[in-house]
Amino acid sequence: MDKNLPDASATNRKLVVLSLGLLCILQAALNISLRLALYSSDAPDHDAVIRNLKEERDQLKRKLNTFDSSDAPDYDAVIRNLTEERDQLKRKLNIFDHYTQEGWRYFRSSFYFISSVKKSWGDSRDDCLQKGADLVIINSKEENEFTRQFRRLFWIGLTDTETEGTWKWVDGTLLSTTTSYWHAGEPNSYFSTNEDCGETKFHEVEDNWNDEKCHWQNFWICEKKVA
Ligand code: MMA
Ligand code: CA
Repeated sequence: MDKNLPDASATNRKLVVLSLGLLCILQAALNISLRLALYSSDAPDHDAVIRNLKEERDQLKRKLNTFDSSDAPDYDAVIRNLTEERDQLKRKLNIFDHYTQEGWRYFRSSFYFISSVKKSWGDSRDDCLQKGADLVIINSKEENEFTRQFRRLFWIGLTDTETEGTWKWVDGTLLSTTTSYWHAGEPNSYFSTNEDCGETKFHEVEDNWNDEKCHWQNFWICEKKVA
């Protein structure tokens, strides 16, 4: 064998080593490029994130703008109303205490004072007016029953002194036919005696009213309406 000629097997070995080295380099390059590709696909799309955040922000801004004060409860007004309601109830309670302590009876939004002495119709009315009330005005069957339960002759706030035959309540309203409780045969101005004032008289029946001479002495009922 010629020593100067390169050994064929040595040359082959070199080629093998060289190609192995090249393969390694290629492998590494592939590895890196793959990793880069993968990494970039996992990476968040910053533009998209920013777009979404901006959209969200704009939505919130729009919400904030449309959420105007007209939708929100006006708490100041609520407090004002409740305070007003409380004060009204306090006033009512004070009125209730006052009349109850003075011996008035409460029935359906009114207080009633039942006299314990007798007076003429006019003097009875004056007493009621002095008490900040007036003679009772009867507006319902229930109210008439309330007055009838006492089984007593009472002056009521009914008179026809202004125009004979035209019965009016003390507040100026005309007696309505649907809430009038004249006893049968009344009012009669008995045997042409002038009977111009209304009283409760016939306790046994619903229709218990009578017209009587105004100077007669009777018990009476005052009424004070409360709101
Ligand atoms: C009394 C008097 C009159 C009433 C009659 C009813 C006697 O007079 O109260 O007003 O009409 O009684 O009998
Ligand atoms: Ca009469």
